[in-house]
Amino acid sequence: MTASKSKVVDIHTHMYPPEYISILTSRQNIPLVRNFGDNSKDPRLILLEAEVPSLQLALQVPSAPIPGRPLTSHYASLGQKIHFMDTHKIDISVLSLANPWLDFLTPEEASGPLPATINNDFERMCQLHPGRLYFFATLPLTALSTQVILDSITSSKGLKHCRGVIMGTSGLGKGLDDPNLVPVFKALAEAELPVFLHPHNGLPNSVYGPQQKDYGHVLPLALGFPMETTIAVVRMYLAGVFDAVPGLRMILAHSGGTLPFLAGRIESCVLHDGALLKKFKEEKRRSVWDVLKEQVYLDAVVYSEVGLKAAIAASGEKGEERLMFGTDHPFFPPLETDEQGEWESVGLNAQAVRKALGEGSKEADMAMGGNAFRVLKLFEK
Ligand code: 5CU
Repeated sequence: MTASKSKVVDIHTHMYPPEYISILTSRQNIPLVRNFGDNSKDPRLILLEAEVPSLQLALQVPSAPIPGRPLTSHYASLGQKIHFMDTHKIDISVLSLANPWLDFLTPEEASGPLPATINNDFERMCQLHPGRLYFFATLPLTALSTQVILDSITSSKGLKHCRGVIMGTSGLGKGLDDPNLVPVFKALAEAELPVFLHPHNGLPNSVYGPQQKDYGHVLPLALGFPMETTIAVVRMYLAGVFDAVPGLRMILAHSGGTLPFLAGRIESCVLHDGALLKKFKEEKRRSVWDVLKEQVYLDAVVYSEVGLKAAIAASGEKGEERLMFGTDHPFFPPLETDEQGEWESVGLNAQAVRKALGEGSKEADMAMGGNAFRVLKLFEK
């Protein structure tokens, strides 16, 4: 099967199935869904640590600004997802549960039926639209034992439309450089399920300073998210995870955070640290650049050709073959135009691809869908 030239594929597009929303609605701590009376039409979805101060204020002071984001039908409705795809001429979407996935479940909950229910829900949605929908499964990373996670990988692999897993940066609770996570990465590599790595925790609120309430979501989302991804992947690199699991494939959200821009600096810091350099030489470790062009793909959700050009350049001589278009739907809806129409955020990402790779070029076509189609095998088997 060859890549279909004209297909547009969105690999960064989230949903919360209704079952997941009802869990969020029953919770007292983030992530949660809350109604704030007449002040807001839709219930509010509060996800991030950075939103906790505004949540607390709103619970105490009814006139305070409402926290979080409106939980519109875009988050849970499959019909709405298909409408969004049709409006933006997206042929195929690779759906994923949005952050924070199942990472907040107790070990008992994560070891129960819920994770399979959610993954089966995604499979069911895909089956309703053959050829248009695939998905990244979610792993029960807080489960009572690693075996539960390994079993979940096996059952996800058995779902017809599963093409990988989505994962945050927490791993088993100690990050992605945790040696105990290596068996999970090995199982994913063996199952040929790439990891779509996506941030959630950002940076500690303290780095945003005392005026942060005046800055909206800009610092946590524009900076915290990408830095979180960058740090997680560099920790994996420094721990030798990529060398230990050469079959592991990672797709990094938001064009790898700041990794393309900082790879040279990371490499230089290794070269100028005597102990690390010795260890890397003894273990014949590959450079960050090698890992980027051999094991990493980057999404194109960076909203500007400047960042996108860095992402392409950092991904090796054939960097344009490692880029995959995404929208981040249902996040970043338009504020000044109809949500049922075209979204500015989608237009910016598509425009960045055109500007970075050339309008109508073969390379732009690959980034808009050809690469995802090829790498993720987006055809009915
Ligand atoms: O707006 C946000 O907070 C988010 C989020 O939580 N996750 C995501 O993928 N995009 C935006």
